[in-house]
Amino acid sequence: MEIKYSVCPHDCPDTCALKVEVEDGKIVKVAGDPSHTVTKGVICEKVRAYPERIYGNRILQPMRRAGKKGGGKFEIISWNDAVDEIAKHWKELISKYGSESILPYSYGGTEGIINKASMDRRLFNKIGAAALDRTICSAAGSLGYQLAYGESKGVNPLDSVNAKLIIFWGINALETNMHQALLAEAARKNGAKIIAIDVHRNKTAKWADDFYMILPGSDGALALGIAHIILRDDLEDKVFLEKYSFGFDEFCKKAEEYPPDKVAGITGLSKERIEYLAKLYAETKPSFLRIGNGLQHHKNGGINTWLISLLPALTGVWQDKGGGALKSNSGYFPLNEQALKRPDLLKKTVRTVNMVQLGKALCELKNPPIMSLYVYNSNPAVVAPNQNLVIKGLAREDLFTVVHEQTVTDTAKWADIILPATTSFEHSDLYVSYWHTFIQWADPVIPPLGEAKPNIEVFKLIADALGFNDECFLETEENIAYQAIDLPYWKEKGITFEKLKKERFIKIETEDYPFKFDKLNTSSGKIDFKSKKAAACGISEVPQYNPINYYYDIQKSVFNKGNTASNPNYPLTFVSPPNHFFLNSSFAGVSSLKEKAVEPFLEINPHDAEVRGIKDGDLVKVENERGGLSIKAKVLNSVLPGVVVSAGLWWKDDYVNGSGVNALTPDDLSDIGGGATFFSSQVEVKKI
Ligand SMILES: Nc1nc2c(c(=O)[nH]1)N[C@H]1C(S)=C(S)[C@@H](COP(=O)(O)OP(=O)(O)OC[C@H]3O[C@@H](n4cnc5c(=O)[nH]c(N)nc54)[C@H](O)[C@@H]3O)O[C@H]1N2
Ligand SMILES: Nc1nc2c(c(=O)[nH]1)N[C@H]1C(S)=C(S)[C@@H](COP(=O)(O)OP(=O)(O)OC[C@H]3O[C@@H](n4cnc5c(=O)[nH]c(N)nc54)[C@H](O)[C@@H]3O)O[C@H]1N2
Ligand code: SF4
Ligand SMILES: [Mo]
Repeated sequence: MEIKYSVCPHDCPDTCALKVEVEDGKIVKVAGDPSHTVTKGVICEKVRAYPERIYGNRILQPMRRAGKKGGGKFEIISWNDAVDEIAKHWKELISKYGSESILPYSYGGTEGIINKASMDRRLFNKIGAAALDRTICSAAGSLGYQLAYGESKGVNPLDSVNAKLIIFWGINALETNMHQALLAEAARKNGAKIIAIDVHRNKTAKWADDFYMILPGSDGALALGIAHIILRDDLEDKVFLEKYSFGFDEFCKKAEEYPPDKVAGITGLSKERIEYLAKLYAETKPSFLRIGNGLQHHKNGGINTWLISLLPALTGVWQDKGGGALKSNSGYFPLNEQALKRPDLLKKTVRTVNMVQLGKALCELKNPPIMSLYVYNSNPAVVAPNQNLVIKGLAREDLFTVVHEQTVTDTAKWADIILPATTSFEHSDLYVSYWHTFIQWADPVIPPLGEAKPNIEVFKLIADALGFNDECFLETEENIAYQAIDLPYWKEKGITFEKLKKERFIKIETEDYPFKFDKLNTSSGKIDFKSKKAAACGISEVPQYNPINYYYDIQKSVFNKGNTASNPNYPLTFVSPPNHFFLNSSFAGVSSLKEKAVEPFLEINPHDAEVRGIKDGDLVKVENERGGLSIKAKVLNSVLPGVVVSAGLWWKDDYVNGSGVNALTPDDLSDIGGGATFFSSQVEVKKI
């Protein structure tokens, strides 16, 4: 038995270092690397099940569609034939429709820098293909946070053990950022209190010391309400604000409009609870806010994230070690994007397609229409909103679809050509995190299975077949990794590729204060409570609360209308967060994890169930103007009246009528950043 090391490639903040046991050339066990300060030998049950994912149901050879589109019949072909066919089709499409008729589609299948965003970008730039705006995950919230602080940098999570109050806001950390939960547990042993703010009583809420269940999209009002109380009671840090903030007076006027009784009506909390939370937040230091992605998957997700991000500036808690906020720490990892992606290879301005609106792009774009889709690192048939429109697009007879995958996903079923992809254990890559501050390198642990190839090798083959002979299409993973960190930032820290390859992971030393608060990359250079950039993005210069849609007023037991016109026939807000046992739709094909997840279900409040004659365990239809989902109801107090929740992202066949949660979600864009609005979904639920 041999021990080898790797890195978890999945789109998860923890980016764990892995210890892998190999027997007779086969991976028999995947565990956490005990020598990594953050992973500490502990990983989630998904990745512990990896041997099943590596050796079960893999695509091992290139395949060509044999029967009708979407029929699931494929014949094995050689790599040569597959690549020639792609090149031939693309050449024809380029001459007939232009290069922008080709659309790449990728997201977070692997977070390895090289197989995520290097050779692919070079190739599609060289082709002049349509550009993809990769907004599906965190675009709105990242921009919201950056309006306040100018970049994606926050508290180093290792420092969060010093906090005395930890608030998980719109993040189900126990399931989606487990090592942050472990660090919070350590802080709790030192006397910290843990609070969760969410729209349903998830695992994190049950584990926290206190839980605030609020209505979807009402976070901005809650943040303003907290600010109102802090200002009313003179609890803000005036010296810090004087020195480091911009537009504070105007923000104060906005906060004045949000007294506790008004905020209670909007959020569903009592005014006493809001008073308690605000005082606790202002008076407990250091306080650490872990801001999640859940709250920003809404129409008002960007502005709400901006509002929440301003709270630690109000209390000045950034000055205490472990105090402040953390939305994303990707700003600690600047990479040489020019070398990685070679934007200079693109010789013209091309159209940009927002990945959230894939269905629209495939079905509605003209001059030229999208005639070929190349999917890698993603499973849009399951993960993209407005699923029925996406499927309608994928079903187009005239669309030439190539899917590079490890397993036959719901998207791959619609492919004309399927290409076999390696897993991260079969190729090398460079990993950064958007949460902790370690940069990591992983060499292959086993050789590729069957004829599987890493993304970069496939893009090199296609480049060659298209006759591109730029040197960048010959580079190896190591060449690319070397260039990726060829920046003064890394040199100053003494981090070179050679050192990284030898040590596997290196911690970036961060300063105690993540920012120089008067030299920020914001509109004013300081912490912006008012921002010209915000106005340029199309929202108010001073952040305000914008309701998303109908919401249920607990006090009055009526639905109030928000400022966005929405259909009163669909009065419930449908929230479909990720599943504990899957990683988005990855692992949703792994039998042992599916068994643990049991089946898809819908959480509905007893009040909403009763008025609809629904009993626990009934099969119900959840529907709106986009589609319908048949699912088992669980009648629980884990959600407020007016809200229904179903954890995704099972593959389509695991739902009774073959439609997943995204059949119901809108492809509307968030207020800023062009982000997804999965959770601003309005539905009605009926007993079947
Ligand atoms: N086990 C597991 N871990 C994962 C993933 C997975 O699929 N499975 N996915 C990974 C990825 S790509 C991401 S982006 C992260 C996402 O992980 P998180 O950042 O935790 O985000 P979500 O799980 O989408 O949503 C978190 C919580 O926000 C709640 N929520 C929804 N709307 C609102 C709202 O308006 N206000 C508030 N306060 N809360 C709201 C949801 O109910 C949910 O409980 O997790 C990563 N980790
Ligand atoms: N309703 C609803 N929808 C959601 C969400 C939600 O909370 N609710 N979450 C959203 C979020 S936050 C995100 S980030 C997206 C995620 O959406 P995706 O990034 O599409 O995530 P996955 O479903 O994990 O699909 C990744 C695919 O890449 C493949 N893959 C892995 N490694 C490689 C590789 O090296 N090469 C190639 N070619 N393929 C590889 C995997 O097998 C897998 O099928 O989903 C979004 N969709
Ligand atoms: S999915 Fe997240 S928690 Fe699980 S091993 Fe990967 S990085 Fe760690
Ligand atoms: Mo995500």
